Amino acid sequence: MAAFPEVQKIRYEGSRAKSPLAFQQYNADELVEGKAMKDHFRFSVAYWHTFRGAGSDPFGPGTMLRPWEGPVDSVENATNRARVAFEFMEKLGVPFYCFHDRDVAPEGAMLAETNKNLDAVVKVLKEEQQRTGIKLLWGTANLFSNPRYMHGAATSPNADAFAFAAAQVKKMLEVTKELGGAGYTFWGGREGYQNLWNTDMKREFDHLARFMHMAVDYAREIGFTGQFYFEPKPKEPTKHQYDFDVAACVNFLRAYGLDKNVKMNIEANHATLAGHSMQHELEYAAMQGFLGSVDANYGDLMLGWDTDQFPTDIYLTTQIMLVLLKYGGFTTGGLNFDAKVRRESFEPVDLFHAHVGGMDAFARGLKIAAAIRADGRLAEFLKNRYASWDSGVGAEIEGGKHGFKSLEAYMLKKGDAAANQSGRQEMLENLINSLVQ
Ligand code: XLS
Ligand code: CA
Ligand code: CA
Repeated sequence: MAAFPEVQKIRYEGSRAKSPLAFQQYNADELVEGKAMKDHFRFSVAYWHTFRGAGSDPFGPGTMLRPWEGPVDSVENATNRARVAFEFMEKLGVPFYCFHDRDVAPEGAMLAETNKNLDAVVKVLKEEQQRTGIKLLWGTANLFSNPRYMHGAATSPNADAFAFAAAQVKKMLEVTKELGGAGYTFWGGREGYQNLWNTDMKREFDHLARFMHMAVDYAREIGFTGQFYFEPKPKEPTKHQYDFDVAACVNFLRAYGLDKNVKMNIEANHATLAGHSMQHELEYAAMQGFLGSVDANYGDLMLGWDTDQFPTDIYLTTQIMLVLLKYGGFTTGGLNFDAKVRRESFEPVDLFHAHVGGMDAFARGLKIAAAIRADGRLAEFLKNRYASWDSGVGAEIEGGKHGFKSLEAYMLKKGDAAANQSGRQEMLENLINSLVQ
């Protein structure tokens, strides 16, 4: 029986569409800068929020109405849920999904039973992938929910927690390969610390690196060729997360020789928590050659925690798409809606409203970003702002022709620096606004 009988396949109806369950902007095959929208975005549904999110918060239990969920978390129930998930994704028209091992199948009493449960559900996921053509964008392992990971997984002071996590990631790499996944993501979970009185930070960093090297080695051994990603998050659950932001992660990957094998998976809400804009995080990763994948969501600026809302801010999506267009877009990565409906939006149909809104917001952002690029004035301003580097002393410095002594001689002769020019921030903001339509 269908879980969403009242929802038909979501179609593009254009900006005059009156139905709230139609795309007004996202037209999968429409070309923007010569590439179909669906290939620009490579949209993905996050299994954990959309199919496991119950809507609980620190003040009360879950609120979500999910008629397909049985009373116990059995393999049978998980199998049924997997079929519901594919009905949802098929009606939505997304090409990808992502999941943690523990999202799709229940944990058993012992590791062997847990793996058996996972295998049973993976069989169904594979069937559903074949039936629908929907693919796995990346797999990952939940190394944070079980109390054995209370002190972290790869960075735990308990070597057995590390070993259990290794067994879990080994299994998830096999599963990701079996399902043809395009990538595998590491998110720190509890890899960080609350205080340095009880923490050997250097040792924990070394262990984290060893863990990631083991993953890369095992992937090679079994012929998994997907891309590895590292996902930054500055806080929650620990006070000091080791994967604070893109810059911290890139430094870690380089320091431990992982930079050839691991790129970044960047989440908008985590950028906010780190005190950065998403555009900053993306630009930083891309300029260093680490742009991998994106967790598309939005964090409420008036709240200091990870609200994981669906992205509806056109300026945010425009900025994301501008960076992606600038650097040639995704290869293995995509836009994964790591977002959850609000606790008060408890009906199944709200899941559709949320994703349709997010996809439309990105489609609009893409069109605006393309318009900004076609207009050319922003790029021209930027180029002109750096014109002093295109000839004369600037070009000579860039060309390695100067040192401090020759620059002192240059300035002693000239007497003072040339006059500065206005940054024209307000003019540029007005220009962007004139192109947002
Ligand atoms: C949690 C993270 C998590 C990762 C995958 O805050 O965003 O969902 O994306 O483990
Ligand atoms: Ca995420
Ligand atoms: Ca988040």
